[in-house]
Amino acid sequence: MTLCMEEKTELESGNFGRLPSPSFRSGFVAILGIPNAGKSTLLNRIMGGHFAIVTEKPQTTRTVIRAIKNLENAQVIFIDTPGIHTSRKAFNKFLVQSARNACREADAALALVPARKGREEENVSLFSLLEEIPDTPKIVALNKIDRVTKEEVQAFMEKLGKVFPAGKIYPISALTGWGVDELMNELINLLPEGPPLFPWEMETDMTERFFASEIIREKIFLLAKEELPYEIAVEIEQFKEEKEKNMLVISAVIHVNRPSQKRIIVGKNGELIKKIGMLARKDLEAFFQIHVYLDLWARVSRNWMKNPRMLKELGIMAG
Ligand SMILES: Nc1nc2c(ncn2[C@@H]2O[C@H](COP(=O)(O)OP(=O)(O)OP(=O)(O)O)[C@@H](O)[C@H]2O)c(=O)[nH]1
Ligand SMILES: [Mg+2]
Repeated sequence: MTLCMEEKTELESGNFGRLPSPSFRSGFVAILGIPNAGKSTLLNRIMGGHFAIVTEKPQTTRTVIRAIKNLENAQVIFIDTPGIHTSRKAFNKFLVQSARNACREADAALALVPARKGREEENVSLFSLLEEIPDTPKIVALNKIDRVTKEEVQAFMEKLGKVFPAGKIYPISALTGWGVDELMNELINLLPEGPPLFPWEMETDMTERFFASEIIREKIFLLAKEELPYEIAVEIEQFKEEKEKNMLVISAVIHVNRPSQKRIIVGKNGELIKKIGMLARKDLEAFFQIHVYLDLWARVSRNWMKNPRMLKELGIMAG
């Protein structure tokens, strides 16, 4: 994966590597949907890499994640967003607000609806968000069709057709990749003609620190039980490459709301935090392709979820 490095020389000098054809298209596509719809899975599938963390739990994604797909005829900047839902909690409202901001800034919107029987009404908040952007071209994709029958897909499509009479609906499986190429071609057609907006070799403009914190957060989702993953935040305090040792030194803090949560995250004799650290280090090394020394701490930061400084630093609240 090629990250945005500090010096944006190519971007600044306008060197995009090759001259695009006059019919070249470029722009931002927001991937929107309720929690657990498969938005991040789709982003990873399209990009062919692990850009966004995916878990079985809803509300995994907390910030918008931008990834750039470079093709012969187009450059598509995908924006993965937190799931859209109705919640009174201020923290959740920030998440939904960041999805709302993303869709306002996008050139096109992709609404992802999971094929989940009897839960269709959950998509109401998604459809009302789409109504807020009447002039943005949109596509609806029915995801997770691998786990329902053909007849059920048909029934879902008919139902969606009633909510979305204007547009074609694309049945897909983000997990297996079924239907994703066709969807991709349609998305490109929605974008305006224009030159690439980012240099060719760049696949994201998110920072290395961001990916490091997400990799650690993913392990907490994997290893900590029930609600705890929702109560934590991972902050990277140090991210330093020690060239002479050929090593990346990362120091990260797991913020929790209460001392009891700290005890759980640390675990008996520090077992849980050690396990989180071990798994995270392995993935960090694979991701950054360098040895990693990971220093992981748990800290009680009461009400971090209501602390604007923290929320801005974590990219959850617009700053
Ligand atoms: N069977 C099946 N499972 C899928 C598909 N797409 C995603 N999933 C699963 O659905 C779960 C949620 O996927 P995510 O990609 O994290 O969903 P999301 O929309 O990003 O969720 P939030 O970030 O919480 O809003 C994971 O367990 C995925 O493996 C699919 O096409 N088929
Ligand atoms: Mg997600």
